[in-house]
Amino acid sequence: MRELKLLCAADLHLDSRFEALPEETAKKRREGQRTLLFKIAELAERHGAQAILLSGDVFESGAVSADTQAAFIKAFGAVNMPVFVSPGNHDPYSSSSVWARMHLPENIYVFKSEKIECVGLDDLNLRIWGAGFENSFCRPVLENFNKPRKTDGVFDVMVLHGDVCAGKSDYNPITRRQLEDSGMDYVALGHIHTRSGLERAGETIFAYPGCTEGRGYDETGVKGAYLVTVSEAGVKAELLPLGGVRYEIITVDVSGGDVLEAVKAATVELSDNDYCRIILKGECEELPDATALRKALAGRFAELQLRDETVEKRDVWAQTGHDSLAGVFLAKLRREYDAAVSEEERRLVELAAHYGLAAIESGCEK
Ligand SMILES: [Mn+2]
Repeated sequence: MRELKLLCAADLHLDSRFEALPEETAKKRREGQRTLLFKIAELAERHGAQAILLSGDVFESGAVSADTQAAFIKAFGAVNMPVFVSPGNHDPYSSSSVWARMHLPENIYVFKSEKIECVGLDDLNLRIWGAGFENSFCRPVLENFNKPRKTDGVFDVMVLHGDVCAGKSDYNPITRRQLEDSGMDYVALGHIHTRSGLERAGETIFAYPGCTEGRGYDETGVKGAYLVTVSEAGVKAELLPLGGVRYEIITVDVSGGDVLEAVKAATVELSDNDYCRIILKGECEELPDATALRKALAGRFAELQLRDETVEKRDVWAQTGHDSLAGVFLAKLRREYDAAVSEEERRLVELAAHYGLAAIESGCEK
């Protein structure tokens, strides 16, 4: 059975400014971003891909450093396969853009306008369709696109930067109906930074691989590229992690007492390249010592943000029988607690005591 393998990546945002970081760290992050290009190229070769599809926002802006241009050319000029680029809203194509200025190797093809064009790869029995942003905004390029006449044994694949939505967007809005009517076997998308998994519109399969590396706590988790396999039997996609910097927000229940051990256990997967926001939760007899925790974890992550949302553990029954509203309330509940026939019932009564006490203490007792 004929099978086509495509390495699909998008939203690399190379040369991001990383404004929130110190300049030296930001520079390192930009260097790190460039290594992702080589990782993508290496994975494409290792997995036997027949083409690399880059669905836009390869660069953060039109100001692309010489180092980044050189890395792009070196990484993808060296692969033994064609590379297709659909410029996005961050790196649109124009005659003065970096896409036009770079001396690209022959195997790299950039779609240059909002009008969809087709590149036939006869030896692969493959047609690659695509378009590119010409500005920061883009009209719906799939509107009025005429489904190509299918040729037996030839796959039709599109590479596109755009916004799959109900139809209203300034960034090449794409409707599911248009995808369904496109006649494509697969549409490799870019623009949405969270990977989508494979989606279907009629006979057309499409996906966003998401951004290649997190740049903030709104882009958490493992990021990567998709290895997409297209065959007569259907389309499959496998996430290939690129190993870049990772952001995570992790809630750690530290009720058990040993805060450091609980945090360590919750973060085993993270490396010292990663950015970590830890939210401490739970009831503690002693509130966590943030300074000591920071000290103990120094150097463990590229960044550690700590948020302490723990509450002090208290004996909810301490005021039982006191000459106060709380005392009377607790005495009444305590009788129910002692008479409870199951652990679950006791737990519920204790919860009621907690809530009632909190309500009384927050000002109901006048
Ligand atoms: Mn983007």
